[in-house]
Amino acid sequence: MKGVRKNVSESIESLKALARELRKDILKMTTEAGSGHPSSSMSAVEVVTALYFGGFLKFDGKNPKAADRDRFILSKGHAAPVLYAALAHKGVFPHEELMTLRKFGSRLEGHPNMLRLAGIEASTGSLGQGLSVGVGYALAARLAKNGSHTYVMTGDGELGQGQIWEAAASAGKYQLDNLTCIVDRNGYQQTGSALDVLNMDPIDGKFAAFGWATQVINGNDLEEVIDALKRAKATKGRPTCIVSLTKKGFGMLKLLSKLKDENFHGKPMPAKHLEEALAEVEAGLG
Ligand SMILES: Cc1ncc(C[n+]2csc(CCOP(=O)(O)OP(=O)(O)O)c2C)c(N)n1
Ligand SMILES: [Mg+2]
Repeated sequence: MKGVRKNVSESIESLKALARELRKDILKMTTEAGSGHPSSSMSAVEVVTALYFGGFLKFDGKNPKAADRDRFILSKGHAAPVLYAALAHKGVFPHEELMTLRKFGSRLEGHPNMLRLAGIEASTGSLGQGLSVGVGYALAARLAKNGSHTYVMTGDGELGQGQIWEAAASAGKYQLDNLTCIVDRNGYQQTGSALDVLNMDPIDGKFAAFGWATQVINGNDLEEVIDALKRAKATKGRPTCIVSLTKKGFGMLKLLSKLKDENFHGKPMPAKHLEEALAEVEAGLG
């Protein structure tokens, strides 16, 4: 039993190391591109790491179109760098291709394009649409009886899009227990505090009203994320919403506070601060 425990904690440590690698990839590729959304990507790293590498998403990077695969839809498509980093580490494309982000002709467009790159399950970027696509995948999987589970990540600002709530209502109606929505509740959207722009609290209460099981977790704590995904997978008869409380730019919070920009929305780290940001990520302080 002792040995098993050790293995579990060892694998958590290797997942945490991988999360640091994803954060460094995100920073490097957006600085190289000179544009993009590193802070929106970094808040989501633990969830994406747990899904792709923690044994949840049935997804083979060498066979990304397998009919019975699980699906992850990044509805907050501007956080594409975190998805690209995960797909590169899954072997979908060569790791060095990350540095082509947003360059002319690159498959790694500023927002995910399912027509350009295998492993992208929905073209997103126009906020509010991904959960509807997820409902469609979940219904199709039920018909196909193939056991596929669909995971969707939305932003907290994104919840202001009305289409989210049409999707939430239909997922509740059809009792889609093969659908999990993770809301990356990082507290900010484009122009400022998500609460100030359009207060959608209580997020869990709204999903619950549509018949969803809900959880509220610290989404930058890998162990909590893993436990929440386990509970979601085990929930029967209704979809699950995980409200993932995170920090925008998690991994480089000290630097963001020094720069007096906690939101840091849609900005690459200037090259002169890149080494400092990477060092903070490596130190793993949050
Ligand atoms: C339909 C639509 N309206 C506006 C935008 C512009 N936009 C891009 S990111 C963003 C903020 C999103 O905030 P949130 O969902 O909280 O994501 P975060 O960056 O905080 O992870 C907005 C308004 C968009 N992409 N799509
Ligand atoms: Mg947000």
